[in-house]
Amino acid sequence: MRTDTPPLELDEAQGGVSSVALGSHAVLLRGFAHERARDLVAAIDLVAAISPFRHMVTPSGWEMSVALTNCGQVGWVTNRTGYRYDATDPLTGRPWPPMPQIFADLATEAANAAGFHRFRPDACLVNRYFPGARLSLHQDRNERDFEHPIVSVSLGLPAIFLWGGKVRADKVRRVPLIHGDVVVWGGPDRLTFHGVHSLAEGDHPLIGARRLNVTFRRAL
Ligand code: MD3
Ligand code: FE
Repeated sequence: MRTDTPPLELDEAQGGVSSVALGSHAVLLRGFAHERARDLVAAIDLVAAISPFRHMVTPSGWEMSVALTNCGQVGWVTNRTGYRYDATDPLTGRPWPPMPQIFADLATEAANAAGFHRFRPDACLVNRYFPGARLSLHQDRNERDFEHPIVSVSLGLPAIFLWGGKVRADKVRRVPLIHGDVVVWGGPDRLTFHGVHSLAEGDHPLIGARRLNVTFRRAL
């Protein structure tokens, strides 16, 4: 039985970047980061050389299948006691590496293209998926002020993004995200339940059997 919703509508297409409205204040900028993908991956490698990817444990006691690291003033962390933003990497005991300039520029440009002007992220969470890794439905609500948007960049293997509603039980839409895609979420769509379907096997020409997702946030 097919339970999919109709195909997403295309708002506009120009210069290799098309934009797709996912909600009233959520927009997918297809290919927005494609030209700088190689530089973004190189910057992620530099971040991970200082603060390595690791599998964190959620408050319910499960180890995440997604590995993560952070850069910027604060990083998102989880352990048995809860979720929070912290200026110190719990693995190294040192501050997170600074946010690379090409990250900050991309976040501001993408937010601007989506109508959120002068977005200046102070936190950047990098997720790494190997085939089989997934992210169950959740809301991002550890940031202080939900007025700021979140910008997300997908690199490497394609994934099926799960995009729900205001409450967990709401119907979920499946949206494919591919290498170079950028999504910006804000306003009334900021607290939408979302997740990522279990990553399929594959081999991406730039980064092999991996997917990287970078999210830029204003946490403080
Ligand atoms: C919708 N990451 O790190 S990015 C996360 O692909 C996270 O790794 C996913 O969800 C990933 O928290 C999805 C897209 C995204 C990020 C933040 C959102 C969608 C969002 C915040 C509010 C609503
Ligand atoms: Fe999230």
